[in-house]
Amino acid sequence: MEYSRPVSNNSVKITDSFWKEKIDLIKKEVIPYQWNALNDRIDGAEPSYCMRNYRLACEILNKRKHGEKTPVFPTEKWHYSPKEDNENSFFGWVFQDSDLTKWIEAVGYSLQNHPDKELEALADGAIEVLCSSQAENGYINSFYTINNPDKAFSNLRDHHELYCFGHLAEGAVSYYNATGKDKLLKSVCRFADLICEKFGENGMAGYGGHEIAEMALVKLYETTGNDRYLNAARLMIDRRGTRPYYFDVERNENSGDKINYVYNQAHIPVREQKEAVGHAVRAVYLYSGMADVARHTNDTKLFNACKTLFDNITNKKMYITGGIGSTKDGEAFTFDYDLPNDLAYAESCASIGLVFFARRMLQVDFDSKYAAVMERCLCNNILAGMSEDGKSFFYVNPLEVNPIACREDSRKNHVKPVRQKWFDCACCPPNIARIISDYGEYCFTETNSSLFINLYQSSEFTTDKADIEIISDYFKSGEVKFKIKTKRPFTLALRIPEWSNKYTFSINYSFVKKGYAYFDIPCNRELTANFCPEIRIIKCNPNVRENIGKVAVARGAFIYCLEEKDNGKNLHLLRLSHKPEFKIEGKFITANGYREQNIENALYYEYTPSEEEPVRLKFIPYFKWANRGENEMSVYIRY
Ligand code: FUB
Ligand code: ZN
Repeated sequence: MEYSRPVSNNSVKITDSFWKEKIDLIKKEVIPYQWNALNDRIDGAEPSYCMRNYRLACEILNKRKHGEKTPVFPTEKWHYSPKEDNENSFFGWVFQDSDLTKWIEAVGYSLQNHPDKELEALADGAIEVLCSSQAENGYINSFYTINNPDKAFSNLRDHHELYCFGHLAEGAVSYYNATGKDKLLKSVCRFADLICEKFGENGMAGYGGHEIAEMALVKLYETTGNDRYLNAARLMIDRRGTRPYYFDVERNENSGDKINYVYNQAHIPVREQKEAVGHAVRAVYLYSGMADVARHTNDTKLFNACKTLFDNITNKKMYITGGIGSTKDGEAFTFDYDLPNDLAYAESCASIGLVFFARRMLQVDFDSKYAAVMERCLCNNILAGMSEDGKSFFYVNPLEVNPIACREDSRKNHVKPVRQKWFDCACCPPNIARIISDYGEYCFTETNSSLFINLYQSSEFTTDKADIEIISDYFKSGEVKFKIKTKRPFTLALRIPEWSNKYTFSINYSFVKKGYAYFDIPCNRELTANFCPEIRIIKCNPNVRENIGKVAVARGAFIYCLEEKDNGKNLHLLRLSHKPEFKIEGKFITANGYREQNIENALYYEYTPSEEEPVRLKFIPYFKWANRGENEMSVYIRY
C-alpha cells in the first residue's frame, strides 16, 4: 500500500492573513516570552526553573568529571520546590526539561518560516547548555543528573525520562531540519542509543509511563535512517500492557490485576485496546506512535487498533471544539458521551496530540475525517489556548465558564476564567507554540501520484509535481483559488469540508472518495473551489446528557460561543430563537433570541410558562473568548 507523507513545513510558505498572523505572533511574541519564562524572568508568573536546572546539571557534571563528590537528593516525588527541598536540588516537575526542548522545537519551525540569525544564536546558546548537561554515557535528564544519577531509569512509570527524551528528540529533529546544525541531533542519538541498549531486544522490557518516545523514535528513524530507533519504538508499543506489567517489575511488585494501568494505557496490549482511556495527552501521544509504527512496519492489526481508537474518540469522547479529556481526575477520558461543558479538562496539549494522531492516520487512510479533526482542533481548542497577544495561555479549555464557580467550587478550580501568564506545570504554552509554528506541516500530504489538500489557507509551496499557489478566503466567503504550474501530471485531491453543504469547483472532478474530490491535473491549471461556510446550528448526540435541548452555533471551521461581555450575565437564561435571522457582523454572528425573566424570588414554585424578553444574541468565535477580561462564556445555548 502507498502511504502519504506531509509536505514539510520547510517548503510551505503560509501567506494567509489569518494563519500568518498566528505564526508571526509565535515568532515575535511567544518565543521571546517563553524564553523569558524558562529563565524565570516573567514578573508575577510561576517560576519555571527550567534553565536553572539545566545549568545546575552542567555544573554538577563538571564537578563529577573532576572527581568531586556531589550530594544526592530524594527522587521519589514528582515536584520539587525551594520551599520544600534543598536549595541545590532540582526544582519544578520531573518533566521540566521538556519545556526547553519544546521551545527549541518551536524555534526550529519558526526558523523554517522566518530565518533569524539572532534567534538562532539564542537557540544555539540554549543547545550548548543542554548538550553540556549530557553525561558521559549519553544520558540527558536534569532531574536525575542533579538529584541522583544512580536512580536513572528506575521509575519509568512516573518519572517522565522517556517523555523528556521524546521532546528532546523532536526538538533536535526540528532544529536540524531548520538549520542543518546537528549538534543537538548527535547528542540525542547518543541518548537514543543508550535507551536502545537499555530497552532494546535484549534489554529491560520498559516503556514510558507518559508516551511520546514512540513517535519521537520514529522521527529519529526517519531523520537518520537508523532502524534501531524504529525497532525500539515498536518494542515499546508491543510490550505495553503485556504481563508481567513492566511498571510492576520496576518496583518489584506483583500487582497482577489489582492495579490497573488504564491511566497509562498499559492495562492491556495496545492491539486489544478499543476504547480511549486514561490520561488524554498520554493516550493520543501513544496512538500517534502506534500509527507511525504501523505505517513503517505495515502492521495492519496495529493500524486497525488505531482506527478503532480514533473513531471512539471522535464519535464519542471529543468536544465540539476538538477538546478531549472530560475530567480533571487524572486529566483523563471518562466514558462514552460524557462531555460536561463546565467541568471539561480539554487540555491544550491533548487537542494538540489529537492533531498529531489525526495527521498520522491520514497518512495511511486517505479519509477526510482525519483532516476534519485537525481543522476542528486547530481552529478551536488549540487557538483558544493562547491569548490574542500571545502572552497568556489556557491549560484547560472548558465550553462553559461561570467565573464565580471557578473560584467557589473546588470541582471546577482547574478551570481558569482568564488565561494565565505561565503555569508551574507549563506543558501547554510551548506545545501551542510548536504546533502553530509547524502549521505548514499539516496542510498538505502527498503520495507519488497524488497531492492532498487537507487545510485551506493562502500559501505557496513546491513539490516534485508542481508549484502551487493558493489564494484563500476559506473562512469568509469560502472561496479558494489554486494556481498550479505542473512539473508532471498528477492527481489533486481536495478535501470537501464536512461542514460544507454546498460546494462548487470550477472544473470537473473525476471522482469523490472518502471526502476528497480527485482532479486530474495533466498540465498548468487554475481551479477555484467554494465551500460556502454557512452558519449552522449544531446538535449533539442525545446521549450527551449535558446538551439535551441545547445547540451550538458554527460557521465553517469555527465553533462560536456567547460571552457575558456581549450578552450580559447569566448566559444560561438565554435561548436561541427558531427564527434566528443570523447576521455576520464583523467577527460576531448575531441572532434572535430570548432571555428568560427571573420574576420569582422563591427557589421553587408552581409551574407557569416562562416569561421571556426578546434579545439579539451575539456570538464570537470560541477561539477568541476571554480576550476582554474575566466573564461568563458558553458554547451551548437552549433551543
Ligand atoms: O506529564 C506531562 C504533562 O504535564 C502532561 O502531558 C500534561 O497533561 C501535564 O500533566
Ligand atoms: Zn499541557
